[in-house]
Amino acid sequence: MERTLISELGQKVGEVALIKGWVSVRRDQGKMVFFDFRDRSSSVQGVVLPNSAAIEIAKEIRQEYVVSVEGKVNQRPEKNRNDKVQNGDIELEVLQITVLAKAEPLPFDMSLEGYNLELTAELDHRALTLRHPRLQAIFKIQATIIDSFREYMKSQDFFEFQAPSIVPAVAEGGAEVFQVDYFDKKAYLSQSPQLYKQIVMTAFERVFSVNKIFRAEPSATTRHLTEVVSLDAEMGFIDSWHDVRDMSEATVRHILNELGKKCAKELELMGATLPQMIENTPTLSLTEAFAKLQIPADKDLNPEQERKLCEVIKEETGSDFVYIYGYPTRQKPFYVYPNPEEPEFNEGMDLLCRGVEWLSGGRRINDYAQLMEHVQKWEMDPQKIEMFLEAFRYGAPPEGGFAFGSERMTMQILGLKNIREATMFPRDMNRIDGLLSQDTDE
Ligand code: AMO
Repeated sequence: MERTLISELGQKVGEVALIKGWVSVRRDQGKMVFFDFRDRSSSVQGVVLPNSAAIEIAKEIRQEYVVSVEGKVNQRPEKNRNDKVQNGDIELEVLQITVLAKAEPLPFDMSLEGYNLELTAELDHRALTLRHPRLQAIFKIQATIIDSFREYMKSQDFFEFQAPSIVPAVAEGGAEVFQVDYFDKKAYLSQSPQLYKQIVMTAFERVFSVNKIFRAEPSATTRHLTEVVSLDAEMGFIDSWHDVRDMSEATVRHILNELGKKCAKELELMGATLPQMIENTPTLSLTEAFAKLQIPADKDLNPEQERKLCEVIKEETGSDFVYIYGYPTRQKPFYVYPNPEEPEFNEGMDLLCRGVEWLSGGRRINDYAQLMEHVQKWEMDPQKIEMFLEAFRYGAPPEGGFAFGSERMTMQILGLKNIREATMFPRDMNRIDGLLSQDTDE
């Protein structure tokens, strides 16, 4: 008999079907045994009646056994229906069970209601906790964010390219970078595909990439990882940084719409509501942001100020998002375009959502002479970025771009307290799957 996915059992009422999956729950009621079976598509209740040939084996099966089950799909009696769960109107009358793999007793409660692990234990046991519906919901939402980013970029004629992870120079500033021994040379793990996306832009005009970036973040905060999935875009022939802002705003709008359409069930399970994006997202210069907070202007907003600003904006406009632009030029990387009227401030921007930065971007310098001026002022070695400079020496249009961190987006959309919850296998200064402090030097 061919396998039927559990989500399709509803179409087979009255028939015998074969399902394959895991045992989420077993309830032994003496004469009868009840199961919840799950596969990648859904879950369903199974019942083994006293006279079933499967009753003996049913009593030996535990949670997380992998089984193949033949059973008759029955409509549940009216009084036993449960509209709140999937397949709440049907049940599988088990005729035969084959054990495909056994499972040892679970080290903790994995039921929907009983699951209650500290974050450290949850991460230590990722191999098991990933089976929990709550965690599956988090990563389905993240996958949808990444898919929707890709989808929207392609719909706007952006070309996808693969950025390298091993690079010869630091794009975003020196401190937070992992150095690697590259044969007998020094190299780095890429902090950002920034210079590469700009190079590729000069050939393909509109480009994007979905790739890992690495930051040697020396502190263990709730919003920083050392390995991030970065959603990057770069576009030529802009009239001003507003074009970049607008493209990033339209991208977020698309992602939120897709989440609403494709992940309603997951959002409900997580008790999450999508952030509100109003028609025109409030956009403030950094100076205006400090004025709104009624505090003296500084180089950047700190996390507490970002949180406060988002609260004020939410109250005033209903928007969960706010753009900040116009950062002090010397505080940011060399490639960011200085405002021609006020060159000490740049045309870089950040997008904050619910108190946390989701995105950075803005206009870049495309004029070769101006770029070389910045390379000197920033005391960079032009030889190390020669490939980048070559692209701009030979004609590059006015341009800009942006990058989102997919984990930050997932975290803020779901209201998670720690970015590690929004990362399947998080890396930070204390963890590479196992806790580093538990490692022995071999
Ligand atoms: P930036 O350094 O601001 O900009 O990074 C862009 C976005 O990536 C995410 N992010 C992180 N998320 C978790 N942990 C980290 N350590 C971390 N670092 C960054 C954030 C952030 O907004 N080249 C520019 C982008 C551009 O201008 O196009 C850049 O890298 O969500």
